Amino acid sequence: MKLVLIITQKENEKNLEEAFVSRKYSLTKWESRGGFLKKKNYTFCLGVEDEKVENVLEIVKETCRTKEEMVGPMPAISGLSGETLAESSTKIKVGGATCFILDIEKVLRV
Ligand code: 2BA
Repeated sequence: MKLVLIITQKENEKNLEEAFVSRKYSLTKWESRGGFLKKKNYTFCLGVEDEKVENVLEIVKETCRTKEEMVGPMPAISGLSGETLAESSTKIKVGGATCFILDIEKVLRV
């Protein structure tokens, strides 16, 4: 069995949850926050049989959209301001989702 952890942006949360629930996957999710952008995102946790992992990843690919965010240097760190600061902003791609797949040693329901 595997534990699949999926981190995705809040825009994808509802669709991803509905897609999993409608396909009878059990899940736990919690609100989380990315360390770089400091924005709210969601982490989903699913314990699944090994042969279901690919299907879970397919659902993530179908459901989670990539978005673009502008990020600029922080004035206090860069010493830049005004136009110079705006000019040095860059576009980054966020998501669709970051997935981690871990081996599960044992599952207990007590
Ligand atoms: P954040 O940490 O807020 O990162 C948002 C986006 O910023 C990332 O998108 C990436 O494009 C960029 N980014 C992150 N760290 C960076 C850095 N040190 N320098 C330059 N750009 C950076 P994604 O890669 O799609 O990640 C989306 C969210 O997934 C992340 O939000 C974080 O919450 C999580 N995540 C991504 N990789 C992770 C990892 N290796 N371990 C734990 N969480 C991760």
